[in-house]
Amino acid sequence: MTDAITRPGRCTLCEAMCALRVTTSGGRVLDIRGDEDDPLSAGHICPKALALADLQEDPDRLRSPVRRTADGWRDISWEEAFDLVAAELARIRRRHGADAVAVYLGNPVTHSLGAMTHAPAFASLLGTRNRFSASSVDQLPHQVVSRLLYGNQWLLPVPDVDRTAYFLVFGANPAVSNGSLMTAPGMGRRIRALLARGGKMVLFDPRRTETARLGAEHHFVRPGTDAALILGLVRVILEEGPARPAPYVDGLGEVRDVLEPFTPERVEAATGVEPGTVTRVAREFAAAPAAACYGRMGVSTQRFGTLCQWGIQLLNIVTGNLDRPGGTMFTRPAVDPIRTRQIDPGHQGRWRSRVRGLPEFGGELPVAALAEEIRTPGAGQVRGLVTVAGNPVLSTPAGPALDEALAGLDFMVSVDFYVNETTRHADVILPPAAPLERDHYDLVFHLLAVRDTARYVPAVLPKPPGARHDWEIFRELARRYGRPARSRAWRAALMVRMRPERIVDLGLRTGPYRLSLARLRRLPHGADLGELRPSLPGRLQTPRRRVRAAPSALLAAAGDAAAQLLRPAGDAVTEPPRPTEDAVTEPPRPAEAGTLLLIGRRHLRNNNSWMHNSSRLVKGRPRHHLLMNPGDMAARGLGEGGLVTVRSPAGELTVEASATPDLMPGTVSLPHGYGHDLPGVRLSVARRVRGSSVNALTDPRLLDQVSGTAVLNGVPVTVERCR
Ligand SMILES: Nc1nc2c(c(=O)[nH]1)N[C@H]1C(S)=C(S)[C@@H](COP(=O)(O)OP(=O)(O)OC[C@H]3O[C@@H](n4cnc5c(=O)[nH]c(N)nc54)[C@H](O)[C@@H]3O)O[C@H]1N2
Ligand SMILES: Nc1nc2c(c(=O)[nH]1)N[C@H]1C(S)=C(S)[C@@H](COP(=O)(O)OP(=O)(O)OC[C@H]3O[C@@H](n4cnc5c(=O)[nH]c(N)nc54)[C@H](O)[C@@H]3O)O[C@H]1N2
Ligand code: SF4
Ligand SMILES: [Mo]
Repeated sequence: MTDAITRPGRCTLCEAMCALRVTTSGGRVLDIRGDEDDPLSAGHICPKALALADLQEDPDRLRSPVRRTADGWRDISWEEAFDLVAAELARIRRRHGADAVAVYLGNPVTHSLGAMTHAPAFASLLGTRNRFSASSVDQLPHQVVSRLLYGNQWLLPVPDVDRTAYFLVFGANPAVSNGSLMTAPGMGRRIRALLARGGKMVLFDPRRTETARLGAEHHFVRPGTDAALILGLVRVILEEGPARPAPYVDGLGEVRDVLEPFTPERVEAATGVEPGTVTRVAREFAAAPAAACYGRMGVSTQRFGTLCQWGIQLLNIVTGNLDRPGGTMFTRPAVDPIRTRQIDPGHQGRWRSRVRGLPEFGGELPVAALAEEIRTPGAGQVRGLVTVAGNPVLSTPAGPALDEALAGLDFMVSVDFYVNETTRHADVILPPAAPLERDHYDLVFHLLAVRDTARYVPAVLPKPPGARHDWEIFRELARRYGRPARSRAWRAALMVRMRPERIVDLGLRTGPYRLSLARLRRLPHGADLGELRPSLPGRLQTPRRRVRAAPSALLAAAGDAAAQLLRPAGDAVTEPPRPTEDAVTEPPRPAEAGTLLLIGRRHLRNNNSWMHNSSRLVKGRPRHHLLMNPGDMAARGLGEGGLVTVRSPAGELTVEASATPDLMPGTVSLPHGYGHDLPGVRLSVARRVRGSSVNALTDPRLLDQVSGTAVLNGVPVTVERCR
């Protein structure tokens, strides 16, 4: 085609932020490729990048606001929609107070520049304490630990994968996820390069994963017990050396005391990992010329998630690998809201949730408490809800209970371009323009990347006439909603009035490289700002720029973990987690014989709950099966592909089971983000995708006690043949 034109683009579907070359003609996408000249992604893309074209063309994607009526969805004008939403939210606030309007921010907020600059600001203007997000089903433990140890919740050390000699990983599957809190496009290539230069990767995961198959030394670990293992590794190193912490680290004496019970033998009883393996891995890690320890979803969203993340930091700290090349380091991003203290360093317990008394962290309550806050009558009950780029009905514990709760709201508005399992309950849906139609600068993932780069990517396609960007939607809502309800929201009030590119420009100008938007616009492949460099203790935000290795909350939690996880050596049975609070669902049934531990799973061509409407991504073998160890299937008389009923104290579902020796005995695995076949969902392709929502089984009462993060891995379930 003669009028075809190729422009730089950016994939915003996952944290890898791969750079693209997008060819379009007449407003249609002809081709999407990786940009080989990008200093970070060097041409890498995965199959999801092409699905950006499907998203662009998808007839189910909403292009104008819709209102739910008795006879279905009706298109309404933006003016009518904005007026209606602002009036309804204001009405609830007037009658019931600001806390009666809750807000939920989903994961793609972090992937849209305009949602990132404007959605949290709008949420602040709502003045509600009922603020929720996907963080509490994701990375909250990392934030809690970074706040306690380093003084800011966003000071997250990134593994220097390209220079490390020893990569120790717990509960992450970067070969599939492409890395998380570690923006490193092409993780497969990077891991193979590590092995080729004589380095080593050691992986602990209850499933022998795609990452394990890249050549890592893989060990099974019993789900939900990693805290014992990781703290046991720290104990070996503190005991035997060589421990070589930096001079700005405090508290290792207290750490050593509290880790006393975590002997290799007792670790084995809890985790199933042999004592010899524990001591060997600890010694190897300590002796390696440069080593990096890292853990993600599998160890964040489990019962001792915060302790796991603490232990991981301790391993890097005690071996001197924090802040050294090949270890873990902090980025030096071109827009650095941490350095300029424009983002909240974090706080905990300033208020508590109304029903269960759970503490806030950084201004947010655990999303596991959302349904009960809607369903429990009384002063402060949630009656209105704003959801932004999220699908909590599929992505948060006891999704079906939340689904029911949403139906009882007085008013709900969703900023989203699909009528999905969650937004089908909205009274009004406000759809933003599509990802390829907007300018992009990654405010979040440059903070977490294995190399410092900066790139501003103008929209590939023009925004259709009348369409609104995420930020324009929030700006309009803020304008009509009226005065901020709490006075401290002045910064948010200012922010929603600015354009995202102005915010980026200001950030670049005040950033460490004194860049500007104008300069970045002249660099089609962005600015390469180089490898990560040591920056401690200068970058710490603790009072005297010290690493606080032994915060009292974590010492106490380690005591609890020792009591709950560690058994005398020889007793191989660890009790599955039991819910401690009873607020939402029925009281838990006692642990039945034959309990299995449920873990999650991601696939390369899935993207949380929301890209199943792309035919290109959903074709091929179904991926929704319950994976089981062959022995566990035989013990229950289950056949390959047969339907099984999976039950937990929170709920049940039916799904096909499939045998694989890659799964640790006693463990079963289901991916999240399935279960689209609900009334009213307008996803014509996704609705045909089989599979049930794993979050019918996860239990909102099961939380990591320190952070309030939901336990999504290591959930006790029973499995039997479906009758
Ligand atoms: N293709 C694809 N990529 C994605 C996403 C996607 O949906 N699809 N989602 C993106 C998002 S939002 C995120 S947060 C990241 C997540 O990125 P990752 O954390 O790398 O991805 P997961 O697949 O969740 O990996 C978790 C691993 O933990 C293991 N695990 C489960 N329970 C335990 C346990 O108790 N102990 C240990 N040691 N391991 C355990 C699981 O078997 C799994 O291999 O991925 C991002 N990238
Ligand atoms: N059991 C279990 N549950 C899990 C997980 C797990 O591993 N196991 N993983 C958890 C994790 S890590 C995460 S991050 C969450 C994700 O959970 P959520 O953030 O709640 O859900 P998503 O599936 O990311 O839904 C994204 C929604 O955003 C919309 N959207 C996409 N792009 C945009 C945009 O640019 N603007 C706007 N306004 N909307 C947009 C999509 O249409 C879709 O409706 O799920 C969590 N839930
Ligand atoms: S790894 Fe795939 S989904 Fe993630 S940014 Fe790159 S192309 Fe997009
Ligand atoms: Mo996530």
